[in-house]
Amino acid sequence: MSSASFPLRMQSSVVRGFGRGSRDLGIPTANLSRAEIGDALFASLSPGIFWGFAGLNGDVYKAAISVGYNPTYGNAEMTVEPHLVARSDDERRAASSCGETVLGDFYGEQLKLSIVGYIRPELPFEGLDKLIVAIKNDIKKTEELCDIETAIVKQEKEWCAVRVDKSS
Ligand code: ADP
Ligand code: RBF
Ligand code: MG
Repeated sequence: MSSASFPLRMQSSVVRGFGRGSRDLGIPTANLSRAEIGDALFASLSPGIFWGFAGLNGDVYKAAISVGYNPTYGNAEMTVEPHLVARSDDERRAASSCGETVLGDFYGEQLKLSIVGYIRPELPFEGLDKLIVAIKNDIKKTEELCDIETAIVKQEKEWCAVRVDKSS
């Protein structure tokens, strides 16, 4: 069970998963490392779909975040995987097979992630088409929620904009 409260901040290098986000769905997700998130924080996470922000080399993106076991696939291990959403005026915003963001390869880079709020439980879908529709709806909600300029939204965007100090 989780006793975590939002916002929840973490940072990790971007690791490899099964490659399904890009290949099966057209929705790449940057998988974080459990070891780098830290055992205590990882253990406090409960599965679900969340919204928040991600920081990559000082650039801030809206993030639609999956935490859990991807029940459509039935993974054995829990993953934390944000999909980074480019701005609507960025040509990368509609670059994937289903019209979502493709930024290029950033495996190994340091990613900051702030989980700001909950959207829904993760669900087993019958077929990838239904999973894609659900995730596209999560991305739309994420974009709307991230545009509401609350104090927490401003604060978390500012935190994500500060580059990771690799010495710490
Ligand atoms: P994996 O299973 O290895 O995580 P994915 O198919 O989910 O593979 O692709 C994730 C990788 O794609 C990321 O690690 C990153 O290098 C790249 N990538 C490109 N665009 C995005 C994006 N918009 N959000 C997240 N990752 C992206
Ligand atoms: N996987 C599921 O099995 N069920 C879900 O409800 C689900 N929702 C997701 C929502 C978002 C916003 C994202 C980014 C991913 C979601 N996934 C879900 C995870 C998806 O299966 C996973 O990212 C791919 O399999 C690639 O690892
Ligand atoms: Mg992924």
